[in-house]
Amino acid sequence: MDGLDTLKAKYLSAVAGASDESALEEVRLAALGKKGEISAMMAGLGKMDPDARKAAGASLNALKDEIDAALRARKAGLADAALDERLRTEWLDVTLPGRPRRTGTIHPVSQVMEELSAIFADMGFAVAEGPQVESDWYNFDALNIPPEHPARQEHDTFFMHRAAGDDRPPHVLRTHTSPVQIRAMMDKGAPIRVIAPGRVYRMDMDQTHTPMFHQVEGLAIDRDISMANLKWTLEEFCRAFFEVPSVELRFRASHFPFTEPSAEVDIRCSWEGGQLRIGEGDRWMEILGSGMVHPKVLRAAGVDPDEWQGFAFGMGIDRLAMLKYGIPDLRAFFESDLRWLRHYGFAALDMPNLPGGLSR
Ligand code: 2U9
Repeated sequence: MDGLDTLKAKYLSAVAGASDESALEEVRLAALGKKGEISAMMAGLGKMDPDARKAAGASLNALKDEIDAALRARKAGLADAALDERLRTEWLDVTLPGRPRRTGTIHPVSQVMEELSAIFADMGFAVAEGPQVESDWYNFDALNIPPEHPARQEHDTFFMHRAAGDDRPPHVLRTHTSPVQIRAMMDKGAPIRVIAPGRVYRMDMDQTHTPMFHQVEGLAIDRDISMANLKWTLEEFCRAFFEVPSVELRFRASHFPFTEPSAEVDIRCSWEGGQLRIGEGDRWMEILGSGMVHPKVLRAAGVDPDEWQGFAFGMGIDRLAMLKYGIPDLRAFFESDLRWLRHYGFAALDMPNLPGGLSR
């Protein structure tokens, strides 16, 4: 069968010449595919007489096997060559030094929030959160600030938009985190010990005020909580937060609608050579406000003031961060300047905790 030798030579050289897998597949289809040349000849065997069919069939099968084997061998060869090429081009010099990766840093406000939470958690306070857009009832009425109260004006409130014709009182951006404690009392009742750190908003912008700032407020309600418990808690907090062996606090009588009696709290400090030292010296710096929760506030939150009483306090987190970490300008806090963040930020994996030392 001279014809078969020619076919064999043709396909073996086509296989050898196929430069990639798709060219090889074309050769396979032309020879052995359903409509391929060899397959067509196989189909033609049916018309031959039995002796001729037997001889021709055997030769065709041998040819088919030979081409098939050549195809497989070439396919394996091409795959090896492709792998060799990848290994030649895709390589890494593992002996080169690593590239330093630019990692982010923890913002001083977040760092201080973590520190506060660790200190108060150690004293049995849970962390509570709530919405930043509040109804005027949670932000004002429940805190003994009725609509005509001058404190409503003093809070420089941001009001949310209401649709034309909707004359319900507008929601507000919370002006303090106090509504969080109202919600916590309504949810969990008394006794309760929570702190509420978070963002608050007041329409104010100058050297020492930003329209958004951070507060932490605390609340402890039980059957016989007194100002003495408040004083100890705040002293313990200041000692731990400023990482000094002892602090001295001074309570000055004050007035807030939500506490009675109320006190502003100063801490003993010195300011020598522009350097602030907490716990020593002969100066006083105001750091927070506090008092015994007003009976009307307890009642508004569903807590019976004849059975329960307790203290509350509030302070500015941004200012705490400035004092502890010597950051001079409040407004830079919220400018997202990466150079500032790299300078004042904290390593991402150093979570503050009391045994580890708060800020290391
Ligand atoms: C409830 C009851 C009472 C929270 C309090 C202050 C005093 C206070 C200021 C400190 C600096 C706000 O960030 S600041 O400008 N806060 O002086 N805050 S007592 O009293 C509460 C809170 C919640 C239910």
